[in-house]
Amino acid sequence: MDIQIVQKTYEKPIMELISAAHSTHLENFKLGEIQTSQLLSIKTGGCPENCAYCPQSAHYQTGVKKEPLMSVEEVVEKAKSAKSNGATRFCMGAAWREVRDGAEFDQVLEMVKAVNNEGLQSCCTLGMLNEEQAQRLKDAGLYAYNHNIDTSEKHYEKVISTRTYEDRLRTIENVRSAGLTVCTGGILGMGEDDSDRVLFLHRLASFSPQPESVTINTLVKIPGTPLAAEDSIDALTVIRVIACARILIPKSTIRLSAGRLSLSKTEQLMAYYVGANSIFLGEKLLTSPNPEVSTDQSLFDELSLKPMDVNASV
Ligand code: SAM
Ligand code: DTB
Ligand code: SF4
Repeated sequence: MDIQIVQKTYEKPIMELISAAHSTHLENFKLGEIQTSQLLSIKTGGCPENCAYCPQSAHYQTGVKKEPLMSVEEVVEKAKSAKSNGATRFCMGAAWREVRDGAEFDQVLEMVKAVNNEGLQSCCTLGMLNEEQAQRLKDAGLYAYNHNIDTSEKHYEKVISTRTYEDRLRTIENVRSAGLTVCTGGILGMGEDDSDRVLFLHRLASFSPQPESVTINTLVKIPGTPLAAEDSIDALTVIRVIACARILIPKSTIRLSAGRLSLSKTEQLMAYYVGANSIFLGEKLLTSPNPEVSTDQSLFDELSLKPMDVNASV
């Protein structure tokens, strides 16, 4: 995609941008229909990477307790409870730099099968993987793989130095080649500027085919991480980025991901109006808090949001 198109979209006066994004949304999705995923950290903490935002990096003292890989039985219990909360997708995250072949990966493949058996779409986010590992996940029945580009290529090196932007793009390519659906996105509020947000959107919109799912997180500030004292991002900027994503990546599900606790009801309403149509349900993300299930139930009632029938399109 031509970067000028992204730049011009990002610079639109906010009223025009909101209106254009809302129209694009109505052309591609039903108003107020929201896809719901629930996260589970299947292996927590002690990660060798130095992602400056992350509570699970071994480089920082954040108080997150290191936990080994969960058993398949524990995962099934959590998946059942996610389903009863109303989630249609269950996303398993591991604090790994990369997938390694062996008993632990085999166990994750069993988890994927077990989650599918519960009638949920399965998703994993396990760090980098090669083509063969992506294929094994696909063969086990995995639906989606999440791997984020996080920010622009130029801002990236201020955030992570233990792996490159190129590495991330290669993993996303491997996910795509295996026929899995791609979920990718990043985090707003890590000290990036408008030019970084334009480059980030440009990168996301330039994947061919475009990702099925785009995840927009706002930084959850974790004491002990280098980004703990970052200034909070203005909600209007979050709305602007979501509106641009809807216009530039029109058919993708856009997830208003981490950081919902710091958005007001009205700010969330704006996000859904301009094109966000997915959220994480459940009071915990991977290690940090998310709105209570009952709070989200009231939010759905009050904003007239409805669950998306994901099986209608798969
Ligand atoms: N270790 C794997 C990886 O990095 O790909 C998978 C898990 S990792 C926690 C998944 C994503 O969560 C990161 O790429 C990042 O975008 C997001 N994330 C982590 N910590 C966050 C925070 N404090 N605030 C917002 N998003 C965060
Ligand atoms: C994504 O983009 N956001 C999710 C999911 N993909 C794996 C993770 C958010 C993590 C927030 C910090 C935590 O709870 O540890
Ligand atoms: Fe490790 Fe993923 Fe956290 Fe980076 S974001 S430190 S790779 S768990």
